[in-house]
Amino acid sequence: MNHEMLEEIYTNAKKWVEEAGENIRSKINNPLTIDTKSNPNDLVTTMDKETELFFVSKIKGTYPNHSIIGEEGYGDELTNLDGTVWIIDPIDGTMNFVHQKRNFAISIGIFHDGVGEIGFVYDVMNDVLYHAKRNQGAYKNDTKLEPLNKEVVLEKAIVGMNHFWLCNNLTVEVGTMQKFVKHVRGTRTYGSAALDFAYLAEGITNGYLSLGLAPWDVAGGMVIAGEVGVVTTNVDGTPLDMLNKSTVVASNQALHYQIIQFIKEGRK
Ligand code: 2AM
Ligand code: CA
Ligand code: CA
Ligand code: CA
Repeated sequence: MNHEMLEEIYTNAKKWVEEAGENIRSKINNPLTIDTKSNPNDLVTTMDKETELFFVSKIKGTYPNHSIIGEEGYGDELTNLDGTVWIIDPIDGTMNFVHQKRNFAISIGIFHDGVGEIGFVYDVMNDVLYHAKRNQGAYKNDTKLEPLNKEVVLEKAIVGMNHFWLCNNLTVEVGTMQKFVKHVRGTRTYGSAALDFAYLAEGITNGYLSLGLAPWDVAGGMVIAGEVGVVTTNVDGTPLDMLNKSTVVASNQALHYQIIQFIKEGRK
């Protein structure tokens, strides 16, 4: 993608993200219609759908040849990442949105021929926008984020993860993960994968683990965090498949290796 095109897409995307965030804030106390998806705790609201539809209409109206992958299904059914693909989570952290009216984000990753070019994670209620263009660094609002080049050992790491790692699952030994949570300095559960990536990029956490994330959960945050040195892979260290669900391990290079090794030792 040429430089002018990338800049234009970035400028439009930023404007739409801010507009969508403003809309959500203005309606935050309005009554919500809440439905469930895969299970009773998997929530979706009219605001998730309204926000995704807003992006889809803006993108299709401006860039009819771009493709869209969106959580709520208003995008396209894609079998590859050819061309320019917007990967959108209109509200990441819907449970937080419903119960807390905060701690949720709009997440957008813009990929070109499979490469993440632009990322946005917008912490809507705090009006904090994390954003990045590939090879141009990552920003929190207007402040450039520092590269994560300090050595961190697992014993002094704060790791974003949730309790599902400690429940029986098909991916890892629960015993290994019990050792893991005792081995690290601390764990945090924020309830928004996009914000977890933003906090990693900011350096206020050191690692992030999730058992099952979809492309829209990671696309924006991965581009942003990647700019400061965060490596994002499956739990076995293989690259993510941006068309399907993945387990996710993200952290700077040195710690990433330590996490993968720790889990591998007790891996089923
Ligand atoms: P969501 O709020 O957009 O659904 C914590 O729940 C994180 O995991 C959030 O980023 C959430 O995204 C994501 N997630 C992915 N699949 C989920 C599911 N089935 N139920 C709840 N959260 C899910
Ligand atoms: Ca959801
Ligand atoms: Ca999500
Ligand atoms: Ca969502």
